[in-house]
Amino acid sequence: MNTVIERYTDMLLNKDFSDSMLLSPYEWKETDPSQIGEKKTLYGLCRHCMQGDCATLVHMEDGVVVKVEGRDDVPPNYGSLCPRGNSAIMSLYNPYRVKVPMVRTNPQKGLDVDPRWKEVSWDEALNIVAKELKKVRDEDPRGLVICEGWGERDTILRIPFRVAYGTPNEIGSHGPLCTVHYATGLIHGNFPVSIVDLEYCEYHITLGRSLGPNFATTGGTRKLTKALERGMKLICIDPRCSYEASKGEWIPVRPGTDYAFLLAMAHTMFYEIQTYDREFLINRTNSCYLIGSDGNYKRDEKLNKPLIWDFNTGSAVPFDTEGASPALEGSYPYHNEILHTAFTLVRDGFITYTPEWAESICTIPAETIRRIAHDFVSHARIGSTIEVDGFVFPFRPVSLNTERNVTNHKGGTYGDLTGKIINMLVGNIEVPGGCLGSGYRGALAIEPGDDGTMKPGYEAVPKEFHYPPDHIGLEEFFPNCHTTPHLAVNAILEPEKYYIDYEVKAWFSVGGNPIRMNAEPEKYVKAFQKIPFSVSIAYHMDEPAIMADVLLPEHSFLERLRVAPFYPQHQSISNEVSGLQMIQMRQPVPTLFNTMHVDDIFMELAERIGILYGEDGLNDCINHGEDWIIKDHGLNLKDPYKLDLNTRYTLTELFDRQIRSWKFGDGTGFEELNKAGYKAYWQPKKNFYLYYYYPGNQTKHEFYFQHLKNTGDTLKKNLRANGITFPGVQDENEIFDLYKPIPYWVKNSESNAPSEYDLWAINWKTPYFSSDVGNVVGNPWLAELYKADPFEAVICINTETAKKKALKDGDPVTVSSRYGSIDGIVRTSELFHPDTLGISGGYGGGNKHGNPLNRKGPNFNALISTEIHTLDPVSAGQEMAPKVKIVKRKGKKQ
Ligand SMILES: Nc1nc2c(c(=O)[nH]1)N[C@H]1C(S)=C(S)[C@@H](COP(=O)(O)OP(=O)(O)OC[C@H]3O[C@@H](n4cnc5c(=O)[nH]c(N)nc54)[C@H](O)[C@@H]3O)O[C@H]1N2
Ligand SMILES: Nc1nc2c(c(=O)[nH]1)N[C@H]1C(S)=C(S)[C@@H](COP(=O)(O)OP(=O)(O)OC[C@H]3O[C@@H](n4cnc5c(=O)[nH]c(N)nc54)[C@H](O)[C@@H]3O)O[C@H]1N2
Ligand SMILES: [Mo]
Repeated sequence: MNTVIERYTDMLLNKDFSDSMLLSPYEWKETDPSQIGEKKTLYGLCRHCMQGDCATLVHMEDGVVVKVEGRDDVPPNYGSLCPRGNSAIMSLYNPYRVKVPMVRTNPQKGLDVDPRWKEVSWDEALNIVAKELKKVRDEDPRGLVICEGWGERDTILRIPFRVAYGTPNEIGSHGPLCTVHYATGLIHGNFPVSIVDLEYCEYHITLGRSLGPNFATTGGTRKLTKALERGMKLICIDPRCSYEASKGEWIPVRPGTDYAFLLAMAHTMFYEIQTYDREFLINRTNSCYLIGSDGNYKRDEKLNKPLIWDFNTGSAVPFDTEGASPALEGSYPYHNEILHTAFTLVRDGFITYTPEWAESICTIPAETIRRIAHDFVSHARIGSTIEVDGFVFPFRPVSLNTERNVTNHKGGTYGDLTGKIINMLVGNIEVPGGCLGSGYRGALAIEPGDDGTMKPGYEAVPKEFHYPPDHIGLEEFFPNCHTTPHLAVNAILEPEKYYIDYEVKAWFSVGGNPIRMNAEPEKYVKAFQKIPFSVSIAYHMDEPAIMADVLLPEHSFLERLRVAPFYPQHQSISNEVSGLQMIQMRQPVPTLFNTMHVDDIFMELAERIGILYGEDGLNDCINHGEDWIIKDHGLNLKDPYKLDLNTRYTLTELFDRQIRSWKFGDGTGFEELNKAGYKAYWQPKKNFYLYYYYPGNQTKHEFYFQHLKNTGDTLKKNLRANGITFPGVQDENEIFDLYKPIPYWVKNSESNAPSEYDLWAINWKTPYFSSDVGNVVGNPWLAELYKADPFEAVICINTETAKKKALKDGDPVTVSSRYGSIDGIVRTSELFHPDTLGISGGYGGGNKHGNPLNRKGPNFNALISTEIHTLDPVSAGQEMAPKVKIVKRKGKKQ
């Protein structure tokens, strides 16, 4: 135990600590004497990143946790554990935890203002919060904003609580720098992103997307290693030579310009290579649909079905006419019009985007773009098939994938969609070797709509329009957005400008921290100062906590009981776990302080506010909860395990019902799961590929993005019908030009920066920071590691660029964008594109009363903007590669 405390000594000596912080000294409950001399091991479930599915063993001696390690016999990590997982012990014994309920006595609020906390009992704290929230609810439930984030991903009751309360205002703090969902929702009907099938892929292009190694994802890194050993060729397009780039071919790109590369790669495939998977395009996309002069599908007058040109009859017929011989390309007469096929229009749209054009923007040589396009097509093995579990699939062992660094720019949605066009040209969607959605697998994942194309899923389903807007995050104006705290903060500060006709009276933080994880922290602070009441379910003294009126301290993750169905997402899918269906449990270690389980807090508040029982109460909302959490991930209570509406349940009872409702149907309940810590069964591998559910031509993917156009058209109509213009921009076309059905080149919002801003800043995740779950940034074990990593918490620039600017390693510098500036220390390296300025992770935020490690290092987020005119209007994504200038600062060289 002493070593744990000693490793925190630096921080304990922090002189900035105010007296009121010492109200809850660093002491924990006396160890239960029965535990002295006892050694035991608990089944853990890691929560030191947003993924939270690594199976662990938590070893205890004398009631103290002495080691956390991976559990060998359990998927998905099979014994491996990343540095964050190993350091979980430090989160438990973190002196900066909020250890008792507290209320503010200083009405002034600010990151560096002492709240003058007063310790109160749980009963007092819960009553204060319940009274305030009830008052707000009685006036107008929309007055409450619940801000969630990766910090608290163990709750099962947050969403049912919000629905029972009746506010639409749930805001995910994680969204604006992570808008990666639209294109996958549209093309795959899936969530959160698309991934490569590393089991069979032979040629993979990754643009600004880590396959796991960046942040040491256990499953992802292992499956990548296997694919590389198998001989998969890996092309990494990245301004920075990442770990995986060092194992493949690194193609440096100028930051924020990947879209130009994608347009040129598609151009090369359309105009130079011209080898397509015609069968896929004809049968499984809307490429053959005929488009009218208004840009919409031309529809049959009687049946209202989109038309295609049929060579057999020489006429336009409904797309689903049996025996038709559809035209993929060309222009055809229809009444007095000439109609073009969607494919022809899309291809025409790419005519000017030659590799030479792209080279001048993204700096990737034209011949490299051509080579990659050729290699991609030749490795696709168009026409080949593969048998998996007796089912014959098309075999397309290539995939091109993007993530937030490509999509988080104005025009980013078009970039993502262009990536889909490239994949669709070789027919690799949802088949072995190809490009797969990473979420729910099953028949409902892709379902044809009336027009024969798949119903969009998740964020590709436009949100409803209301006027005046209901949603404080302005979702009415961004119907396909991800989460929008950056819009909420604008709307809270200037409601009239955004047509909001109510006031935000209360803010409830549940593991979301837009102040540090987003941009323009001062703006968020102003919003917090304006909102009359703020409460935080807090683990440590983070920014939302320091701005709160009441702190409800929660268990650290090792202390939290948790039952969770395994949910494959992002980098977590590995061929080792394709087909895996699993439910996991975390056995809690004894609590150290006067904290509560997050879901017991919700239960208590619901009861005290009067929204626990009866119809539409919390219990009822839990019963109806299937749709609120990603399919298969929620409680999904089934009869006879649904809750009685007027009974108060314990968490263990809820979990028991959750387990019994799950797919085993063999009597497995809480007790059985508690014995093993997990229960898994394996579906056949063929079930992993969504093609399996829709073989042949039963549904089609959009190649021509009619849904995007429809959303833009409907939005414009709604604005006109209410006599308003789009808020926050000078010229509405800036918005509607991004809702066209065919991507075209759009300069991102940094392209107009004055020439003095001559570098583009980039950011990436690291083994020590994938996000700040468990406050890993403040974790001293991880700090020991990152101090030894030359690229952490410094300002990285290319060696030659540094020379030109007369900068050397260790020079103190100031970096400024048009939105903010930060100080840091230079690190030069050839592993960065010459136009790049790189800042890793999420350092340099923090507040005076929190863990001082949070304040160290340069803060990338201070360089970006929340202004609406800088966003991608479809996803509401913020610009992730701000243009910056760097100047030497007076100070000691380090
Ligand atoms: N600089 C930088 N900024 C980024 C990113 C980046 O890579 N670099 N990533 C972006 C992306 S992709 C995303 S998704 C978002 C994520 O954004 P958020 O969802 O806001 O992410 P986190 O920082 O993981 O969690 C939010 C806060 O929860 C608090 N917290 C930690 N553990 C606990 C806990 O156990 N209980 C409670 N109640 N609170 C806890 C911490 O104070 C933390 O700051 O960030 C974005 N911002
Ligand atoms: N186990 C685990 N897995 C996770 C997470 C987790 O917490 N744990 N977090 C998940 C979340 S929320 C997210 S959003 C994803 C993030 O996953 P990624 O987006 O893959 O992660 P990053 O490291 O932010 O970025 C990947 C690469 O983009 C590069 N890059 C930066 N700017 C540019 C650019 O302009 N162009 C190009 N081509 N490249 C650029 C960076 O150098 C970096 O190597 O990971 C998810 N996966
Ligand atoms: Mo993210």
